[in-house]
Amino acid sequence: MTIQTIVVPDLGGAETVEVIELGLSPGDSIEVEDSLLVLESDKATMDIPSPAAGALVKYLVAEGATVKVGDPIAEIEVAGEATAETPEVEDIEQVVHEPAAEVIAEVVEETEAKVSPVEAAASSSVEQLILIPDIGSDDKVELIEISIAVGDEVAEGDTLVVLESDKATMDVPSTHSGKVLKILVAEGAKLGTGDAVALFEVAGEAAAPIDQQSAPVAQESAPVVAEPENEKPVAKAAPAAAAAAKVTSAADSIQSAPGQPAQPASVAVQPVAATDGASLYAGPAVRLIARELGVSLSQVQGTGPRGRILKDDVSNFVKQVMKNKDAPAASANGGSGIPVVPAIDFSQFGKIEELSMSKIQRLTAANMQRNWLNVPHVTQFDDADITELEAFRKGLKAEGEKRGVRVTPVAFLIKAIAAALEANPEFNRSLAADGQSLIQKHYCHVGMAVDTPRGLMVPVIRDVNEKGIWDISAEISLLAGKARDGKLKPAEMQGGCFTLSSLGAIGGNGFTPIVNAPEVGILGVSKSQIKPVWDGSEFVPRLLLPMALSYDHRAINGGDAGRFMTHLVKLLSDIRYLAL
Ligand code: CAO
Repeated sequence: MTIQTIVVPDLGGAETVEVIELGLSPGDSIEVEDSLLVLESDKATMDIPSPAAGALVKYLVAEGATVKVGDPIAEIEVAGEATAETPEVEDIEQVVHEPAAEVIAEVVEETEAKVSPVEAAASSSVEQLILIPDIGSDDKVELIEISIAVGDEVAEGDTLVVLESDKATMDVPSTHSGKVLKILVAEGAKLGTGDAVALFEVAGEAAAPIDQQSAPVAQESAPVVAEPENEKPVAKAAPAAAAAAKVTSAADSIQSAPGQPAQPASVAVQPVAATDGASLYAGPAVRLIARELGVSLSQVQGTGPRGRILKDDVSNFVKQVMKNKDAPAASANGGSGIPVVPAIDFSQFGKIEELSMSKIQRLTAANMQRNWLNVPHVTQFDDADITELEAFRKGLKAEGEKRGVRVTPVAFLIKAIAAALEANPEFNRSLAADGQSLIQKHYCHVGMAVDTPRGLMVPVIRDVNEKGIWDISAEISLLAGKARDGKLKPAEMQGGCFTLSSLGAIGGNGFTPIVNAPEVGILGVSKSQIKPVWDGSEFVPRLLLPMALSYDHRAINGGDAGRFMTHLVKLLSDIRYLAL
């Protein structure tokens, strides 16, 4: 028996990383490639695998520690002598991997060299087959997520699909900018380097026509069968030739998203992925377990650093579900114990068609159900008299045109919400995950529900308390535009303290919004209407804005909500108070 010291391997460019998960206990046996611990840079998390079978003697670092390449991190006891395979720093450095940007640039360059004819197309736009670039392995891996839809405008570097092997989850970036004409793969398909993913329309200068580009691909691949755009894509695209060139010096690397470090094959990379404002943040091993158990990670509360989902979180979730399975419906938590809506064959009643839900729609559905089941909602209603506010807003039109900023009532609502949050800090709190304390926030970020063709998105306007109406208006346009174009970055959907959902431009007298947990309050605003209001001596026409405030009754009392709403009504009815 020999004691072997494990050191931090090449980090593909990252100088230092944090130890975020020590998954084993001293004495635990390990197999080759089993995850010893998890490191995290600002871009990726990495499972560090064991180079040999044996048992963990001890960790040499603690969770939260910052380490760099070559630092000793663990000791394992292995049978026989420590071998040359031990990942000493020198050995690992022999397979040093190029930074992702270089790797990707080389892949793209070589791919283009292979697929582009000498004469680039002269037309203004051409069709371009988009292939999987080198993924550092000849193996086929499973496609677990399609991140684009027909009609999307995709920028070079945007995520096309997510692939998952038993070691890593990989975001596959697009090698071209363009519009998605067709998706050639389906979730569950096995894909590898060079396989066709989609057909893009791209600017003509940079790309070659599809018939020329795909020629070498077609020789070794089944024909890409055209299908109607509105049909669910199926895994028809057979493996294409390995058109994407190998990056020889990074042959073992797993390519990550642009700007992220390439990692050794034995280091599993999971980019910090966020999907709906609530990020699904988990390493590949956790994702694998979740998939094996059929657990949707969007339902699991992460207890690791920065909300990372750990193996224990998944197993605790499963335990909780099993515990609640036989409990009476009244004890339902997170959806279990609730009688299931029966599956019905609707075709027996008439013609039907099955429409697949977008990723955003599925995540929204899961979040809504989670929030509806977990949060005891109360909704309070009131009308704000915005007669003067609207007169003032309309008076800003000419200046707005000069500044190129459109001011809608939503900007005043967001500003008023920030002032009401400052005056009523109960609404700027979240319940701690264990339900035993409240987190008071001393920042003021307000989320805004945006209706998009792909589903509901909630970008967040930051530090609203420090901004004026012009800046807020400009941000509303910018973020709502990005949301509609599918261009929001995960960080732009995170950190909200409170959400505004305005259906004012659409219509309706009122609705009861669902709290966007872990926030504790949400304001739903409907269409303003002129109504007769008694002023003490006569009815006068006033413009009234119907508002509904839903809140989490675990964190907020009715009195708090009454005060918040009354304050909001006062601010909107006389916006001079906003200046105080
Ligand atoms: N009453 C009457 N008119 C209103 C209004 C209200 N409460 N709110 C906005 N309007 C008017 C605006 O003033 C604008 O008219 P003018 O150009 O004449 O001034 C018009 O409606 C269109 O506004 P808009 O929708 O372009 O911009 P906005 O700032 O009002 O809204 C946004 C931005 C992103 C909130 C909105 O576009 C949106 O997506 N709303 C839907 C939110 C949603 O889906 N909520 C449900 C979520 S599920 O709980």
